[in-house]
Amino acid sequence: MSSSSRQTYSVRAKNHPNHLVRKLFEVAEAKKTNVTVSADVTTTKELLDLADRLGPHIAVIKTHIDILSDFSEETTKGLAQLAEKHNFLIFEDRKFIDIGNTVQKQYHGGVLRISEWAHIINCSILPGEGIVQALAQTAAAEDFPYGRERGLLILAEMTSKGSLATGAYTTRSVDYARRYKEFVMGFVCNRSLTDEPTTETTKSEDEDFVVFTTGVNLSSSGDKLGQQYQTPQSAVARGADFIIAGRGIYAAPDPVEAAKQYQKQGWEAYLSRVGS
Ligand code: 5BU
Repeated sequence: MSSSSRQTYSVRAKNHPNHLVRKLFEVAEAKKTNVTVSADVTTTKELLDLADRLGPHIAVIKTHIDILSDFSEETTKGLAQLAEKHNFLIFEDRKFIDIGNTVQKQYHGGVLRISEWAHIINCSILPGEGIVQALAQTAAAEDFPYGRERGLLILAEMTSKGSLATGAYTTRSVDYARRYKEFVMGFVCNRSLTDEPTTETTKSEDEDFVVFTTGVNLSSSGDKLGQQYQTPQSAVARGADFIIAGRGIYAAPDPVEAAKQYQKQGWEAYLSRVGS
């Protein structure tokens, strides 16, 4: 567990150099929630309905925008309006994984125009350091219109059975995060990583990467396709700052009630971790 994991979101918000991370912690503190809902529905109507109903209980909505059957500008405009209305951030779980030149085009422009509406994106470092460098470069360009309102999470580990995102892959994720920390907010992973035995970089005193943990579910231990679940309590105890739940919330008989339950459990686990 890193030392920052023991600090409150407000303390971390105050001290953090990254504007979007500060905003994220402020949202969590203001709404008393560390829940990210993974809204893996397949129509714009379902997505916007869900975002509006769950909005008060979440800090972040995570999308897979390419699974929508009717994606259009209405989708992203609607999402952006709801993000304003309910004060949450939008995380597109696109998992960029290609050479730098390609991911720049996939991120900024293209049919999905991800940079226009997603505050947070993520990438795998399988292609090497260039992917992080390329995305960071796009966001730092003088003509990039969204400036400090955008950030990247490195996909350092996965929850699926037999995941190969382990060992050197994971430690390199930490190295690259440190090298591009103006744009890299943290990781999608299953535990705190900042004390990993890295080979190329060393931890700075004030290092504070955000940990998003997927695979959170209160009533199931997995699915038939290799997904592996843990509870909000165990995720937060291992270092998750934000817990990501999909089917546990949107496929529950009452998604709003479910979101409230994850909010309560995630928040209590956080309070107990920071000792208040
Ligand atoms: P679920 O319904 O809570 O199982 O959905 C999990 C979501 O998180 C889904 O959108 C996945 O694509 C995403 N995910 C994951 O499950 N495991 C991972 O390691 C990563 C993302 Br990275």
